[in-house]
Amino acid sequence: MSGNRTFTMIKPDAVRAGHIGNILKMITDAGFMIRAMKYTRLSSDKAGQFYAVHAERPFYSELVEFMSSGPIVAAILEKDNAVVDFRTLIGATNPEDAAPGTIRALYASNVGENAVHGSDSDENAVIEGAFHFAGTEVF
Ligand code: DAT
Ligand code: MG
Repeated sequence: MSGNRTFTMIKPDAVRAGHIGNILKMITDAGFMIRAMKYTRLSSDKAGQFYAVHAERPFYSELVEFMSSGPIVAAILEKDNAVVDFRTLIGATNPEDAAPGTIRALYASNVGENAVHGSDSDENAVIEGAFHFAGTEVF
């Protein structure tokens, strides 16, 4: 069944600030099941590949440097309507625009260091999950 899984990362800013536990609690309280999870650090090569779609954007090098600056938590999450519901839970890219109570409103520092990633489509959720996890690591 498509439409029931998404991919997330708790980004280096939120990890450094000690928010892993609070963010995972918000995710599971919202009804998402964790199907895969790891604590890891992206090399700059891997971060560059993950965000290749943004390669022409002016913030790309800053984004790659930030995303490889420290450990992250990567996870595959399952829930009905996972991609859309998770984007609602995390809030807008810029925390100044994020709805009150969303993860980014609570924990993001600014538009570049915004605490969490969430896939933007079912297709990208599959691609991003496979980028980070082997089949044997997904349940
Ligand atoms: P999202 O993470 O909400 O899907 P996006 O895909 O447009 O947002 O951008 C990916 C990441 O790139 C985003 O989480 C943070 C960074 N970014 C986006 N816009 C930016 C900007 N104007 N300045 C700095 N970093 C930005
Ligand atoms: Mg995006």
